[in-house]
Amino acid sequence: MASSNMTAGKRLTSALVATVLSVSVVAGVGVLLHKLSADPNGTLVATKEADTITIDGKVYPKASLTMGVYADKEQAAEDGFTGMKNDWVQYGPSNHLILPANTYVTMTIHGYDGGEELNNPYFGKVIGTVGGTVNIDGEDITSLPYNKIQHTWTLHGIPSSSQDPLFVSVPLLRVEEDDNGWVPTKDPITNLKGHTITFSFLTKGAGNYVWNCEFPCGDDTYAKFGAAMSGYGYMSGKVTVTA
Ligand SMILES: [Cu+2]
Repeated sequence: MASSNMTAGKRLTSALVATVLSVSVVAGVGVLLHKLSADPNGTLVATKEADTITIDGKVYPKASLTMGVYADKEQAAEDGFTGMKNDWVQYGPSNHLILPANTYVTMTIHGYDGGEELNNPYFGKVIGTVGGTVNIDGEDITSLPYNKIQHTWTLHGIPSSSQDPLFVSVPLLRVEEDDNGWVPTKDPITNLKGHTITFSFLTKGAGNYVWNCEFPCGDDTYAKFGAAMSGYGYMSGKVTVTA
């Protein structure tokens, strides 16, 4: 009692003010999370295929989907994707992928961006794909050097969730640049403007996952983790595995 000279009434008032403040902070965070989780460009549903594949004696149905990753809005528009507001590096055409459970999923990413250097060489490795490889312009590889990468596509679970674990990470080969701009690639599928990157992985049970780029490709606000890296939908998104 001696440590405080507040009256009981003042103590009650300040307790109420603190409670109201913390409730409004929680409400604000809730609104923010809801806004972050809205899908700016709808969902991208994997296409189920007619045939199956047998891996280690088990038969899996097959599904596939295609995405692109772009240096800016102009490159995205050339590939028919105009969904994002800011002129940042971006994935398209959607950032919320819907995949069937217990399926062999083949993902193709057309990558049109250049790159700098990874700050963690770990993400130069291919992790979690069938065969441990990614096919880039027709060639199977297991890793890329830290200075040859434009972005990564990294799929993982949410901490503390009880669903099946799923972890896939693929480095995407960069497009080179010189004094004249983009150097043509050897990939006719992208009209020599990018790389065609294909990999497959097995989904398990239904669940909610996230994907993001582990390449620090944002602006300098937070050591390259600003802008595109912190704005939802550019270098990150959701993956829903449905039963
Ligand atoms: Cu990135």
